[in-house]
Amino acid sequence: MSTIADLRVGVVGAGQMGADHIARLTNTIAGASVSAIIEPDAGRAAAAAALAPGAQTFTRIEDAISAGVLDAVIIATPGQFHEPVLLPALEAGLPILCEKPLTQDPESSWRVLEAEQKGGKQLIQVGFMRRFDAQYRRLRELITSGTAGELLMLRAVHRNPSVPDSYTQEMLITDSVVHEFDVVPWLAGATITSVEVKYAKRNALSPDHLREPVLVLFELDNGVLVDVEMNVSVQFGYQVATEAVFQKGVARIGQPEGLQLWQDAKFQIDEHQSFKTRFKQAYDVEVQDWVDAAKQGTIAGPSAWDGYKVAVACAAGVQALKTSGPVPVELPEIPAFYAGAVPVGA
Ligand code: ISE
Repeated sequence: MSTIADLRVGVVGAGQMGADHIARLTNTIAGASVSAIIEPDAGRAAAAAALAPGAQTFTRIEDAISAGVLDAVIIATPGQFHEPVLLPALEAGLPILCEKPLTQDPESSWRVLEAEQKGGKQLIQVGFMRRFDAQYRRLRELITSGTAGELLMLRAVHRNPSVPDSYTQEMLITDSVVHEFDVVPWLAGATITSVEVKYAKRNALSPDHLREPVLVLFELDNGVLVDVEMNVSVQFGYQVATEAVFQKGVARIGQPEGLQLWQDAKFQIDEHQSFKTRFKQAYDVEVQDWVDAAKQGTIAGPSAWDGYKVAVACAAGVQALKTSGPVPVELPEIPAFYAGAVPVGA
């Protein structure tokens, strides 16, 4: 590491999320700067480089590692490219913040776990940013405190205004419900045991190749039942909200929080249009905590094991898209390497 004051971060992938993190590291995060942008598309690389003065551009992570310009990496490529970036970064002993999902399937996630264990140290934090959102944290405290009684149900909505043509049916699970697969067990202190998908009446405004919205039901090993309305063509805005039903009360997070306007005999509240604004504060806290932890040689959030568990739930969820009834989620024994480790914020 060059100096403890300035963590030199390489950002791999300069698409939407990568560019967002490059701007965040440059303008908002203390004690870190973007030293390298690793992006094969020249146009994207140039646009991202303009956001981070002084950053060098590379097309492959191996070249940035050999150039000796990295203390840590953020991986923000599409999920199918994570494993080929994670393995050399682990080999080089670099702290990693890997955007969700860890990888696309349980088998490749398991290979990543093996590579991390070989290095003898937890280097991977998975970018499930909801754990850093103030409202989710508040809800978790309420659940843990027991002041409203035992948690009985979690009822979630996950609504996107629209999705690009590249968004496939499976991505309802692997790109979107993936967040609930991480955050729900974290909230409820429990493990997912089964996943079921039910189809609603199809939205004629959805892209032709998508059949949605869907209702995703999952059961937890503590008896809590969870339902998620997954809906990616709502047109009007971006909404991620949860209602928690307790023995003695009900709690809600994720309600519209923008400008309130009374005009022309109507009342309106501004709604988010994207996850980038809805979770801006969460991303800022996530990246700052990760930078601070990386300097101490630790992680500050969901681990590679958490990423693996989500990959297993996603595999069941993808199967549930094509099956009627619940699909079991079966996890192997947690490796001893991860069993004792409870990172901050996790
Ligand atoms: C997107 O990739 C995200 O990660 C967002 O948080 C999620 O709400 C959206 O559905 C995904 O497509």
